[in-house]
Amino acid sequence: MQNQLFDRHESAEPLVILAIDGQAEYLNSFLDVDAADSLFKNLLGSLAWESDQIQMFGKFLTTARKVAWVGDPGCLYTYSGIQKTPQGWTHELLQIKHKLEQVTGHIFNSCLLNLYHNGAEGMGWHSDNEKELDSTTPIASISLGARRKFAFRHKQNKTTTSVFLDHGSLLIMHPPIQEHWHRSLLKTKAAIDPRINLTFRKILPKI
Ligand SMILES: O=C(O)CCC(=O)C(=O)O
Repeated sequence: MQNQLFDRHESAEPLVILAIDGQAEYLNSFLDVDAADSLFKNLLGSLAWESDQIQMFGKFLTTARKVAWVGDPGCLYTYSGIQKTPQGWTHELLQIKHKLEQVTGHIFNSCLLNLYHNGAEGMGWHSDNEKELDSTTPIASISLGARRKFAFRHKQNKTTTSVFLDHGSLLIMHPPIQEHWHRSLLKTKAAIDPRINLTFRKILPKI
């Protein structure tokens, strides 16, 4: 089994990771430190954060990590058997969405935000194959706060690739990544600050 780790990447050029079955591009400084600091504070205070539910061994568990689902009206998203209705866009989130759309050339209509209070909170192995997600649009992930290790694991051959996600960074996960790779935000015993992650997505309207 191969394990690849990308630690520091300071270049203005995106770092391309994953050799097969979809690409991920990592840009260390999508937002400068001041913009990232100010967005972090703004998001903490402006959104309605709630606990999430995950399904494990057939049971529902409430997460310590908090989530907020934001999007255009009608962007309903169901995962772990629970349907989420979006909160409206804030001015600051719309500004970031527009910047992201310029950089990626894709239009996003929703954003899932996760708030990790410390290193004991993470996200287990998963991929996003829900039928309402537009599978031709990448998922664009912006990180704010503590630097955390994020890993991909290939669904068939089990190889892993990890990258540290820095404050203000952008990770673009291109199709068909969701079909071939699981991903996880790894927990750490180190005493670290909170982190907010934003994954911008495109939800297909209900027919
Ligand atoms: O917090 C992260 O970086 C992981 C987020 C993620 O994988 C997701 O929201 O599905």
